[in-house]
Formats: sequence, C-alpha cells, structure tokens
Amino acid sequence: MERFGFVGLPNAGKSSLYNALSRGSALAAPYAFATKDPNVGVAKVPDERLDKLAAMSASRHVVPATVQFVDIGGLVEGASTGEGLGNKFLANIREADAITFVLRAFSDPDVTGPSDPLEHLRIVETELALADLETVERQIDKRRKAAKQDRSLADEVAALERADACLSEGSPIYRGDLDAAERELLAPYFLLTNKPVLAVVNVAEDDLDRVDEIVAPVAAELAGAGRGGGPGEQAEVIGMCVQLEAEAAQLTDEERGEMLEELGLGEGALPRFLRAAYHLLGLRTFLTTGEKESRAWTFHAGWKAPQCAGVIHTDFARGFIRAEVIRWDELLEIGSWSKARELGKLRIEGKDYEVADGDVMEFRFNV
Ligand SMILES: Nc1nc2c(ncn2[C@@H]2O[C@H](COP(=O)(O)OP(=O)(O)OP(=O)(O)O)[C@@H](O)[C@H]2O)c(=O)[nH]1
Ligand SMILES: [Mg+2]
Repeated sequence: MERFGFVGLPNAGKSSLYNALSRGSALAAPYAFATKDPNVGVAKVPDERLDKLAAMSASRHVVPATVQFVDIGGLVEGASTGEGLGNKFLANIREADAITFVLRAFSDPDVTGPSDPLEHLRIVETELALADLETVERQIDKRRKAAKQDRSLADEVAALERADACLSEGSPIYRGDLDAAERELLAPYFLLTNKPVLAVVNVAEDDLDRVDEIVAPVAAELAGAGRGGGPGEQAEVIGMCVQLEAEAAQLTDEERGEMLEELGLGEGALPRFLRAAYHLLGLRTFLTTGEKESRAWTFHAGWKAPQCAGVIHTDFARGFIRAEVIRWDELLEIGSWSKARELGKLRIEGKDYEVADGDVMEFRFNV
C-alpha cells in the first residue's frame, strides 16, 4: 500500500485534507498545533474497471487497491531546534512513499498564519532538510568507520557526504545534484527529502476561479531547472479548496456529487489526489476477477509478469510459469473469463512480459 505523509505549517489545512481524502474525522481547528498525535487513515482507490469486472463475474468480494494517509502535527520555522512541537514527530512519516506538502494560500481572519504558499514551501523545505541533516550527521561517522573495514561501503559513504553538503545549506536532497544511484544508496536512511513530493496548494473558497493562477508559482518553483534546480519529475502540484472538499467528504455520495457539481469542483479531492500521486510514483493497476473475488493490485510502471505475480504472493513470483492476460475492456465485451478462454482470447505471456495498466491476469505457478 502506498503511503503519503502530510507536512505543513500549523493551520495549513493538513487535517482538513486528511478528512477530505479519507472521509475521516480528524480534529481540524483554527489554532496552531491542533494535531498532536498522528492521524492514520486509509482510502479505497476508486476504479470503475474493478466494479464492472466484479459485476461481470458476480464476485462475492470486491477488493479495491488502497492508499494510506498520515497526518502529523504542524512544522514551524526553527522546529529543528525545538520550536513548536520540535521535529521528532516527523519519524511518523519516514517510511512514506511520498511527502505531501500542504501549502496554504487561503486567508481567513479567524485562522492565524501566513497565506503565501511559497513562504510555506520555503519553511517546510528548510525544516525537512535540517531534520535530514540530523539523521545524516548521526550516521556518517559510524559509516565512515565501517567503510574502513569494508571497502564496499565506500560509495554509500560518498553519497552520505554529498547529502551532508547539500543539506548543510538547508537544501532538500531532491534539489541537490545527487544522481539516481547516489539517492538509491541513501534509501536505508529514510531521508524525508529523498522522496518524491506532491504539493497541495490550499486555496480559499472564493478563489476557485483562480486556482491555476495561484498554483502556478508553486509549480514553477518545484518544476526546477534541471540539475540543482527543483525536483522536476519528482514533484506534482495540485490546487484545491481543502475546506470545501472536507465538507463534501462528510456527505452521502449523492449529496457530495451535487455539491461538487454545483461548485465546479470536478471529480473531487480523492480522485484528483490519486491521479497526481499515481503519475508521480509511476503506479499502475492490474486486476484479477472471478466468482470468489475481483481485485485491483498496484504495481510500478515497467514491472514484468513475475514481479506483478509477487504482489499477490511471493510464491507466485518464485514459481512463476506463465500468465494468462486480457485487457479489461476486451474481457468485459466478451462477458466472462471462461468464454474468453474458449475463444482463444487469453494471451499466454511469459516472464519477460511487461504488464500494462488495466490488464486482467491469471498466473500459473509451481512451488
Ligand atoms: N477558510 C478556510 N479555512 C480553512 C481551509 N482549510 C482549512 N481551513 C481551516 O483552517 C483551520 C486549520 O485547519 P487544519 O486542517 O486543522 O490545519 P492543520 O494543518 O492540520 O493544523 P495543525 O494540526 O495545527 O498543524 C481549521 O479551522 C480549518 O477549518 C480553507 O481552504 N479555507
Ligand atoms: Mg492538524
């Protein structure tokens, strides 16, 4: 399951976003540090392909893919030296797959705090970089010593040194010039700025017609200018009025649809967030369907059939023989898996097959 950790200043709207996405009921309040302990919630990934396949197979269970959201306390300037709640609570999102910045662009006299999203971005990036610097400096001497015994650690130590130099300037790793191999070597340290970034710009209710304009400077800042610039392809930026989305999330599906329609909010917070997140992380979906269960499974672009089989069970990957595959819409048109087989429409694919988004699969394996 992919995990998203929320980071932002107090009153940026993190808990409100959490409620909007997970239909949760975290405390969202107009005072700083409303969130003390993290809120952890899960959302089902809506997928009409899955629903249609489940109906076709009359499946007893329908199991969508899921994502997890972790909403933590507000980060303030100086958190690394103990300001506000300090920065220890960032440990709760170390294992996230992406960092979600919540950047405030709304002003509200009843909710204190700045409303310039670039100012928010500057502060949270600096504080995350300083938190990572702590981690690197805690490890680097130990690793240097270990590398004296074990020469194979030399590259890792070099990567740590490059990270140290970058972070010491208050710059996130994703803005530095470490290459992909160096960043991979840093994976065991779970550095917060060594992850992709999904920024949500939280716009005011009455700025819904200017969302693109408000988001543009943040998108430009995070788009980067190649090496040493911003994170480039490692970042996605979306704008939404988190407050309205959180209100919509509390309604029934029908009422919510009406509200989104009336306010021109499109498909709503969760689908928009997920689209950006799937694009950012290169996520894809394959499906399985049968009478017992229809299910959506998440994999990464470029994965081959055995790796996808391993998402279901490690035995499937280990004992992989072949896969039967058909595109979801082709299968729906035929009407059933057995009929597709009779008609010879199931492709037989081997271990080098690169699985495509929307493939319906059945694996043959031997353990
Ligand atoms: N007017 C307006 N208010 C908002 C918006 N988003 C959030 N708020 C309000 O701002 C206040 C703070 O929102 P929260 O979601 O609690 O913010 P947070 O980032 O979780 O704050 P901490 O937990 O203190 O770090 C709440 O009273 C929200 O109702 C918005 O888009 N417009
Ligand atoms: Mg909160």
